[in-house]
Amino acid sequence: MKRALITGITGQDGSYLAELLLSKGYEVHGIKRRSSLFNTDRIDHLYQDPHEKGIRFKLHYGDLADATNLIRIVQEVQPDEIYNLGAMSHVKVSFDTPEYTADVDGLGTLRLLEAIRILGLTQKTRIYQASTSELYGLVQQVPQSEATPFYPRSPYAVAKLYGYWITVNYREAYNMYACNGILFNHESPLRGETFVTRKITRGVARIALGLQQKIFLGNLDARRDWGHAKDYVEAMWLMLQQDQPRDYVIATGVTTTVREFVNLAFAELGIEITFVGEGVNEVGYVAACHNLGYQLAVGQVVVAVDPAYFRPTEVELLIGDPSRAKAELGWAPRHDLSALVSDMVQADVRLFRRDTVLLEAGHPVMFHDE
Ligand code: NDP
Ligand code: GDR
Repeated sequence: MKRALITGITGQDGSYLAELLLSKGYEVHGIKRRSSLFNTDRIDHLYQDPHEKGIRFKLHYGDLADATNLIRIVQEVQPDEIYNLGAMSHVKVSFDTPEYTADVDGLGTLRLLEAIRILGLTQKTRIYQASTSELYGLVQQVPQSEATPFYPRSPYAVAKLYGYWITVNYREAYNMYACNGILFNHESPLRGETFVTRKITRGVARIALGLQQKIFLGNLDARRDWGHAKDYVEAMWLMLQQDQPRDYVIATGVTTTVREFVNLAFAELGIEITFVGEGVNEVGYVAACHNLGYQLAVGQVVVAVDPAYFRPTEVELLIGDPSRAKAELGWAPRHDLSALVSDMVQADVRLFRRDTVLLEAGHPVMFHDE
């Protein structure tokens, strides 16, 4: 039985990857940070009672900022494969916490590679590094491929640039099986609530259900190449199953503006949105509501711009070229953008219907919007 260790197992990708590896017969170990709440919502369906014998899913307390802890866990688990998904992954927040982000996203990768080296596992343990399309940053050429130069535009991207190169360096210096997946944005119903797609699908569901008036967003012109996280974790696994380690771009090859994502998300519920105005004065209003189940007034403003969500330096355009992954890994995305939007919006409608039931029963419900 193969044994895998996943950092960031409580995150979006960690959850889907753990599910995939368990379905392939792996024993799956995950590193979880201590927090004052359980914080295991995304993996609760995979939980196995540690008091039972023969379990294939196990969590270890740890942190990418703690080298000794990583060495101890790697020694205990003796993994065949490590997936380093743990990170402070929010680009905007990285401007507020740049040093912490550098420590966890940059040096955290080094600590894990060193753990493998110190323990003499360089020829046994394969490692996947969660690199990112944010490395491309300021547009040099499109579509972006493995050959496109990097120009990071945030403390997050700069930290990930270190993670990328230290992974390449350990591959070359110690002949390790170490790969970077340069993944473009990927989303799902499990996406963190403060990333733009999830913020939009949550807002759309709540507006349709009469729980919220408006969504406040930042740069509506930014373009992203959005795929489904379920498809992208398969690419991670494929990267560690090849004869030779290599770095791969994982993307759909289609780019869409934030504004268009908003339109698609409302359209999923039969609501047509029109945008008017420019810059901070731009708004989106309801042009038509084709679903009589939703009580939306034509003309109601449902999207507004709040400059608080602008970034000091922005990444305007991402569109990936996944040709190498298609040719060498046989990978292709199964979900297109409309399937992704539908999956996310419908999941959020189901989620927030619960709030309407609670409200009707007289229970106050809290909602955070960041
Ligand atoms: P999430 O933010 O959903 O998950 C991040 C995970 O990292 C969480 O489990 C989090 O734990 C954990 N983590 C954060 N800080 C630490 C730390 N100091 N020590 C150990 N673990 C830590 O991210 P995604 O699942 O979306 O992304 C997975 C990885 O892929 C990340 O590295 C991200 O930067 C990268 N990436 C993501 C892309 C995307 O579009 N989703 C695209 C390209 C790259 P906790 O739950 O306790 O916060
Ligand atoms: P990104 O994702 O920065 O690409 O990083 P995010 O969803 O945060 O932003 C995408 C684009 O939308 C614009 N935007 C807003 N973003 C947020 N979060 N909130 C808003 O209100 C808003 N309004 C407009 C942003 O300016 C940006 O242009 C994600 C993360 O998962 C990283 O970890 C990963 O490496 C990259 O994707 C690939």
